[in-house]
Amino acid sequence: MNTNGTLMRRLPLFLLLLIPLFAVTACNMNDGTEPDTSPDGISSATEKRYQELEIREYEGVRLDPSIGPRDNSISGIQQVNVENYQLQITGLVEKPIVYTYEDVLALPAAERLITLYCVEGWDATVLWEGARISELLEPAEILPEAVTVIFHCVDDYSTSMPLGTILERDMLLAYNANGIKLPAALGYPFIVVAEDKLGYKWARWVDEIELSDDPDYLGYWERRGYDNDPDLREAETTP
Ligand SMILES: Nc1nc2c(c(=O)[nH]1)N[C@H]1C(S)=C(S)[C@@H](COP(=O)(O)O)O[C@H]1N2
Ligand SMILES: [Mo]
Repeated sequence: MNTNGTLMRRLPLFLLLLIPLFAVTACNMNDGTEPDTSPDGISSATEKRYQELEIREYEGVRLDPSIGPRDNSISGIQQVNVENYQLQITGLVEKPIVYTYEDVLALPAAERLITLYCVEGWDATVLWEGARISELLEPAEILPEAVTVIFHCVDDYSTSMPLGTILERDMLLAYNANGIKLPAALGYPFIVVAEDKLGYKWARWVDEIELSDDPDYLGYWERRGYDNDPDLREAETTP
């Protein structure tokens, strides 16, 4: 009777301790929980997420729907009107620049097949098309003190990466996914294709790219304890 009573008294405390686990999560649940209903292993729920005209296969690789299984953005899906949208290059640059949506589309386009991995365990292999971030930054003339690139988004989300990483990996700012215009859920007009970095580095609805001399800048999820340098290539080789 005594042990039972202790258990009953501790149960509410135990449940209370579980709450932060569910509250603080850098994105949504695993797509893998959806039942497979078609012979090629695509569940009907996944099937429904493909958009009209969306490419589903590229060089023998099956592409995932460009819209994820569930939205867990910090302030919901943003609806950006490109008519009055601006992409600003700010901070440690000689010449700050303001791009329109059309300006970015007019730059030479690059295409890459890259998988986005979210910390929650799901991933999405998507064919991205966009402009090289290096080409967007180049005319702004980056000052030598700049070491960090901070991406600011319309929902006040932010995340950053070292300037060196962005240039080495020749990262893209994408405006198309699987051959169609980036859906609002995926960051229309632009998403950072942060190859080999976890999902929270893939800034969506980006409207400002700031050059900074702070190597320790922490974005939205990083401030809440997520690794500031989540390199997936290193993770694979460490036991
Ligand atoms: N502006 C903005 N960008 C963001 C986020 C966000 O909440 N706001 N979430 C990040 C996270 S945690 C992931 S996994 C990817 C993909 O998010 P999705 O699962 O909602 O598609 O976008 C990233 N970029
Ligand atoms: Mo995420």
